[in-house]
Amino acid sequence: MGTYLATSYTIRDRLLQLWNDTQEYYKKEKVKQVCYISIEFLMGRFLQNAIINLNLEENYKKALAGMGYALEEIYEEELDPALGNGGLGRLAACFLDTLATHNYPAWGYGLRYNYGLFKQSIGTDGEQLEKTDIWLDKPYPFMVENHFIRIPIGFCGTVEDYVDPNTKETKEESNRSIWKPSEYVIAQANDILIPGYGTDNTNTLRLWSARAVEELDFEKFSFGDFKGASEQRLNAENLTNVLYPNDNEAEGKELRFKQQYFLVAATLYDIIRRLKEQKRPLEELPDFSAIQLNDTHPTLAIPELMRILVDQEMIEWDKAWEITQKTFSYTNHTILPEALERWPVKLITKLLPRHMQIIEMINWKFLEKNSQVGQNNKSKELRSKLSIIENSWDTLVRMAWLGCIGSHKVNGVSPIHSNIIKDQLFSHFSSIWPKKFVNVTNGVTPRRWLHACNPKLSDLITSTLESDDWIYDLSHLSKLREFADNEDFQLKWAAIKQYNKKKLQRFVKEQFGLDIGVHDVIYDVQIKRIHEYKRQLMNILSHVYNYLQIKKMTEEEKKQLEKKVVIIAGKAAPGYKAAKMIIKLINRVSKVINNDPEIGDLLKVIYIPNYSVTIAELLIPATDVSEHISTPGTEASGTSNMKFVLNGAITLGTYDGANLEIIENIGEENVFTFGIKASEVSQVKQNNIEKGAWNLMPKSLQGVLGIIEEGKFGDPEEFRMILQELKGVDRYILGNDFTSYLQAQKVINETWKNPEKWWKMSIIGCAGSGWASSDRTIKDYAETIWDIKPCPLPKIE
Ligand code: DL6
Repeated sequence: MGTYLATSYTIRDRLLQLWNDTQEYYKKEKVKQVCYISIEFLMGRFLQNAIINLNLEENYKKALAGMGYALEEIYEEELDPALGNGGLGRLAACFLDTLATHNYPAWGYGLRYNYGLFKQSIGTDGEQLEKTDIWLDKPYPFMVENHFIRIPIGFCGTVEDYVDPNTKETKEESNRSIWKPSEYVIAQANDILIPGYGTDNTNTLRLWSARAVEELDFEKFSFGDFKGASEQRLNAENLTNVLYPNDNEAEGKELRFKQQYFLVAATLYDIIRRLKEQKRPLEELPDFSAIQLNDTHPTLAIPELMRILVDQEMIEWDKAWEITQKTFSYTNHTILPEALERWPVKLITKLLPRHMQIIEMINWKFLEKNSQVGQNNKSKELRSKLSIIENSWDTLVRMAWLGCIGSHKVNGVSPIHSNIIKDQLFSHFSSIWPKKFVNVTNGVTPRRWLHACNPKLSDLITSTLESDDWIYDLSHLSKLREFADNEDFQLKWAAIKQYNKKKLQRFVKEQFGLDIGVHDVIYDVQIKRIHEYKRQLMNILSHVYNYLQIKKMTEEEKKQLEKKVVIIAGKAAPGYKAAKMIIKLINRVSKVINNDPEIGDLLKVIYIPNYSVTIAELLIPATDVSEHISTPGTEASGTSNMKFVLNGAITLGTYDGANLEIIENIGEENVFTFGIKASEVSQVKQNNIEKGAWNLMPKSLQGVLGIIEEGKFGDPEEFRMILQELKGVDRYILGNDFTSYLQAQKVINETWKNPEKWWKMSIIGCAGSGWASSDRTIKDYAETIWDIKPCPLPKIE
C-alpha cells in the first residue's frame, strides 16, 4: 500500500498543478463549459489511467524498477471505487475521459457515497450475498476535499408570499415566493482531477458529500448526552451514505429523493457562483454553461433553477423559463416502465414545498399552451398524456416529462432507442417539438478500453498502422481492414488473444481452483447487470440443453465437438427476486456441469462474483464471443458490446440497442445474429398471452425446464418464479428465440473450426469500431446539443 500511495501522490501533485492552470485558463478565456450531472460515476481504477494519459508510463516503470518495484503490481493495489451500478455511470466516466482528452471545458457533478455498490459473493447454495462496500476506509489519493466549497442545502419548511419591500404589496402575477427551509445540510465538495490523454487540460469531477451544519451539539455534549450530541451529524451524513443498488428500476425511497435534490441544488449553486465570479448576469447562464441531465435523477434541477431565477434573482417567469430551457438538455437511458421515475406529489410537497408549486406552475403553463381544454374525451386524453402530473395509484410527478419539457434537447443513446422514445414513449411531445428529439449514440473511451486494458493489442495496432494516432482518433482503426486476411497479422492477433486468455485462466485457477483450457477453447462471455430483459436466463438454459446433448454423445461424437468456457458475471439488485434466482440457477448449473466427469473440458460454466470495472478489464481482452442477447427494443444501447468488439471478440447478439450499429458498421456477416426484430416483439407477446407461452415453446426448451423441475439443480421450488414466468407469459420471449439462439451457437462452433475466417471476423470487428469511441459521442453532444468548443491550454515551449 505504501508504494502505491507514494506513487499516487506524485501523480496527484502533477495533476493539481495542471488542474490549476486549466481552471485559470478557462476563466481567463471565458469559454462556455458543459456540466454533466449524474447520480453515478463508475470511474474504475485511477492510477494507470492517469499515468498513461500523462504519457509517463515508461518513466514510472523505469524509476520504480530501479527501486525494486513493478508498476503493474502497484496498479493492482488500487481499490476500484464502485460509485455506480452499470452502464449509465460507466458512460459518464468515459465521457469525462473524452472531454478532458479533447480539451473541452467540462465539469462532472455527482455524489461521493460513503458506501459504493454492495460487494457480491456467492453462498454455498449458489445464492448472491451482499456486503457493504466501505471503500473510504482506505486512503484514496485521487480525491481532494475542497474546504473552500461548502454549500448549505435546505429541505422542508414553509413557503411565504413575496412582499415587495418598496410597495409592501404581494403580487401574485410575479409568481414569486419565499421558501423558508426548516432543515439544512452542508454539501461538501470533493474533487477528482480528470487528466486527458496527451494534453495538459485537466478537468474536474466534483462529488458532493453531506455534512451537518453543526458537527457536534456542544450543549448536549456538556450535559453528557453524547448520542444526542452527534445526532445531527449522523443524520446529515446519512444522506450520502449509500448508492442505491438499482439499475433500470426506480427506487421510490425518500432518502433517494433527498439525494437527488442535494446533488442538483449544490451543483446549481456552484455553477451560478462561478458565473457570478465572472461578474456576468444570470441571463447569460445558457452562454456560460450547458447542463446535461444524465437520465431523470437530476431533473429536479429544472424547478431548482426556476426557483433561483424567479424567487432569488427576481427574473420574470417567462424569461426565467427561457433561460432554463436553453440551459438544460436531458438524456433518456431506458424505456422500461419500472425505471421511469415518478415521485408522489405528497412527498415532494413535504420535502420541497416551493419546488412542488413551481412544478405545478410549469405544468399548468405548458398545458395551457399545448392542449386546448375541451370537454370531449380526446382533449382530456391528450391533456392527461401531456401532463407532468399523473393521477394513478397516487398523484405522481413524472420526472421524464419534466426533463422533456424543461430541456431544449432530449436524446436517446442509439438509433433504435431514440426512435422508440420519439415515436412511442414521448410521441406526444415530439409532435409538439419535432426538433427537440435527437439521437446521440453512446461510445466508450479507447484509452481505457483498448490501449490500457489490452496493451499487447494496442502495441500491435500501433506498429501495424505505424502510428498511435488511433488512440486519439479511433477512426484510424479502419486501416486494419487491409490486414484482415494477412496470415502473419492474423497469427499475431490470435497470439495476443491467447496471451490474454492465459491471464484469465490464471485468475480462474487462483480464485476458484478451477482448471480451464486455453488452447482451442472458445471463451464465451456475458457480463452485465443481471436482469430478465438481458436474458442471462436464456444463456444458462441453452447450456443446460448443450450439457444434456453432450451426455447423449458417443466418445467419437464428443471428439468432433468444440470446447467452450462460458463465463457470466454481474450483480442483481438486492430486491430483485427473479434476477437473484437466475444467479442461483447459473451457479447450480455450473456446479453440476463442471463436476460431471462425462463432460470433462468440453463445457465449463463459470460465474465470476463481484463484477467490476477491473474485472471487465481482465475479461474483455480474453473473450472470443461476447453475448448481448436482450429482447429487441429493451436495451437502450449497451456499451460493453462496443468494448468487446474493439478487443476482437465476436458479438453474439440480437437486433437491439447498439448491436444494430455494430452490424451496420462491420457487416452482418461478421456478427452472429439471431432472433426476431423489435417490430415483431409485440405480436409474439400477444401470441404468448393468447395461447400460453408453454404451448408455443420449442421442445428443446420444454425439455430443459423439465430437467430443472425434476430437481437436477436442486429443489425446483427455488426457481418456481422464473419457471412460471417462462411457462406463462414469457414477457422477454425466451421461448420464441431459443431455437435460433441454439442455431447461432452452432454457427459459432462451425466458424471456430475455420481459424482464418474467425480471425478475419475478429479483425474486421475491431477495424470497424471507430464509431464506438466516446470521442465521437462527445463531438456529437458538443456540436448538436451543448454548443461548446475545445479550449486547449497553450503549450509551454
Ligand atoms: O446509456 C448507458 C446505458 C445503456 O448503454 C444501457 O443500455 C442502459 O440499460 C443503461 N440504462 C440505465 C438506466 N438507469 N437508469 N435510470 O442504466 O444506460
